[in-house]
Amino acid sequence: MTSPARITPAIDFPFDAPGRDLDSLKHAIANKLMFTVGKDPKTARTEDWLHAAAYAVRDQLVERWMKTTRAQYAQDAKRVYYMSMEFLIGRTFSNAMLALGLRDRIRQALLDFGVDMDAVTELEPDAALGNGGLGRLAACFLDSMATLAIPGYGYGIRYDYGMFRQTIVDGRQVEVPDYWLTHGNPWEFPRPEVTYRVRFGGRIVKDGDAYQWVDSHDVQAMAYDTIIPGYDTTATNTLRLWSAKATEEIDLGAFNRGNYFAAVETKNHSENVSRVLYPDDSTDSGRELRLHQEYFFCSASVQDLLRRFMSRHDGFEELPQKVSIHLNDTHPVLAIPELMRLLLDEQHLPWADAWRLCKGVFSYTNHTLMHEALETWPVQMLERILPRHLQIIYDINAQFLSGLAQAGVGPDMLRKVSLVDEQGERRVRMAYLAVVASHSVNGVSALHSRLMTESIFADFARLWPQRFNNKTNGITPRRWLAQANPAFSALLDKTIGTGWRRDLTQLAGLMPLLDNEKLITGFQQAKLVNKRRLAAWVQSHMGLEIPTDALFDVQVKRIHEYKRQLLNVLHVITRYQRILANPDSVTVPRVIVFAGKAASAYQMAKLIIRLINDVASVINNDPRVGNKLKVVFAPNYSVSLAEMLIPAADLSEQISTAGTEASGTGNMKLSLNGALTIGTLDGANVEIKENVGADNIFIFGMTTAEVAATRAAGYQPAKLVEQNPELAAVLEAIRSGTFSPQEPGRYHAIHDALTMWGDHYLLLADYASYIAAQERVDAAYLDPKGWAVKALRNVAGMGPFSSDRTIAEYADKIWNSPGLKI
Ligand code: 26Q
Repeated sequence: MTSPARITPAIDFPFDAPGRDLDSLKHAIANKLMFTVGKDPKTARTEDWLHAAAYAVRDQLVERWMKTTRAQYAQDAKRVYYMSMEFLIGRTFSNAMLALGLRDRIRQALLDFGVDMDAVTELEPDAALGNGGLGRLAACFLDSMATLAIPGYGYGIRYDYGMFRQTIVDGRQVEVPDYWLTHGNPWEFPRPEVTYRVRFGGRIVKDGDAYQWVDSHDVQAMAYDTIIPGYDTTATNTLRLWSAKATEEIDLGAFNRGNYFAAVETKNHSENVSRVLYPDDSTDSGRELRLHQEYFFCSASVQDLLRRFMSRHDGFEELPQKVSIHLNDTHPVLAIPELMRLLLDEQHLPWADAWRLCKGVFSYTNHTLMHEALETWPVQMLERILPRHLQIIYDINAQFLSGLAQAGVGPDMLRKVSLVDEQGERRVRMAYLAVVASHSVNGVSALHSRLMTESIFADFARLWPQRFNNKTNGITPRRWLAQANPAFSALLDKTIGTGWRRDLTQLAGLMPLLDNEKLITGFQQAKLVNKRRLAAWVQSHMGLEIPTDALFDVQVKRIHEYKRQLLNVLHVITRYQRILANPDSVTVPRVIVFAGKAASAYQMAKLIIRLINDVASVINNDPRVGNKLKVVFAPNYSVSLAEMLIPAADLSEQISTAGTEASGTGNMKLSLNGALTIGTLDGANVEIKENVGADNIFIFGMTTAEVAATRAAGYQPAKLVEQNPELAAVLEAIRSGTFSPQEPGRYHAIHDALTMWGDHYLLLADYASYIAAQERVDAAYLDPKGWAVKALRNVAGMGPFSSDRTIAEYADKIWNSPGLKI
């Protein structure tokens, strides 16, 4: 890194602390519009006002940021580095105002300029630097770390293109690139002086005991910092994202030879490393660019945190007392051999010391049990791109295996736990490397953590039982209740006070009030406000009218076979056919809402999206159905769309095959906003049930043990179809083209996957139980007051699902980080 010239704050440093009163805020916004955005208020567009207001709000955060940074240095606090390929932040403007307690005043300030704050807010693009649950969890964790004053840094990649925008054309998903930086990003601070060299390729030369990495192609990683505000506290944190820059502005050699285009092409090629977020596509993990991305951000981050540590410490002994590095899944696992390399080859530590330090700093969270999603990289690719890291991984493996062999472990077991899978093309198992190098390995729900030690990591759990633990996921109540649901938040404030934003367990204060008429009608009114907001959006974006007195049944999440959106569709069609057969048999009108993206290469997921849209268009246009049933596929599911959809839900669909969804976090968001769950005993649903009470949740389907037994007994879905005429009729409608009359064979693949190809996720085995649970839902909804009480009981039980609770557990049990005194 080029060492920056530091300015020591002079005694006389006459900066103006930004005032928080209305007048000061108006001055600040006016000044930003003129002097930073460079616009005359007469010609300023809504975007310009957004930027002006964002800069004014950001100034308020900068002061807190400096105070926090100084306190961290003064207290030589332990830092937690949360490494993640994904941070699914969403919008920042509203969230920052909420943290600062300035919403109402900024609204007024803008209004005084004739500007509508809601219009301004809607213009902000989402920072969609993530796929789904894992990325959003990282964003909730940043919010909670700041709020709890844990000195946390997020490290990730500043993708030029985030998660693709989903459009629906003739019922089909069409991906549009998400270039989110078109209008600039007022929240980030570019740090061109914080730049590291990241090497790829080349070869290793041994020079005595030392290893030299030569002939590499290098890329520069440049830092961009974003302030993460804590809620109602001076504490703030930093999200540092790396952007790839070519090492030389252009390749001067090529330029001098007169080949301008070749020169610029090399530059483009290097800078591709941070160009685009990979969609979650477990089948396609062999892609080389992805490996480049992973190493790129691991190397820059580890160099950066080591530099920060070394600037204040002489040796490395204290590293584990001062640094925790947390690995969000295996995507950042290359940080392990990178830290080893820096300690061995650049700091010249002995192997044993370097390894002990590694074990002290690293911890790892697993987010999936599904075999096909477990990351491995071909040895041959690592050898070509990261030759020194492959050597280090081999050395780690050799030490690990020889230790086991000495303890009497036999060759079969050694082969099973080896970091290198020797079957077929040799591959490095990244999850095993994470387990071997970390002092803590956790799952994300009680069930998932148990299954993890019984399945993928069973052998390791026998070796090192103390290493494995559970940290059930959580969500931030600031964004997912205070910000997303102002109507209900106001009611809560009146009923139990405002403290739930910082201490979600205060929701339990609703328990003695569940039969309170005012609370019940207040809840119903808030729900109606949210349903109207969604209905207006559906009307204006999709041209579809939906009845707001219907039950809003919502399944929003990535489209994946294991999440079983298709099971939901089987219910939709069942309901449709029941209405056609006997209109009076269906007593509760429903609006069934789907939203979610399919990975661009995931053909089955895309076909499911098309089926949902085809089913929607047939049902919504069938006059025999009327308002009894409407089906909505809301395009482009995103954080900001979730903030609108979730508060409008009555029913939350969490229907994955037991044993497949590690935790789920949408399940928590929906329940917190007063939706009842229909779900399987999977992931965190199990704990939601324990906390809201079995009478206030609709559980159906097989347990994980029953799933295993069913498969072991030789599952035959076709038998189930024979025995259930209603199911047979639903499948026949899909097969015969009822929903695709122009192309009757369009859904044969779906029909056949369920009936002929083994129904891998056991939809048909759970179908009857699911339909019966949906009937219990209808019966409960017929009693509006009883339903509202159940919904409020859900809210009252959601205290434990705050990400503040989760982060407090990580800080206490894994990171040993007491938090800053501020
Ligand atoms: C891997 C290789 C190549 C390209 C992409 C990927 C990739 C990217 C993202 C693999 C997986 C993911 C994301 C996984 C994820 O979101 N998992 C979810 O994590 C949540 C937070 O713990 C859980 O609540 C969900 O149950 C889990 O599915």
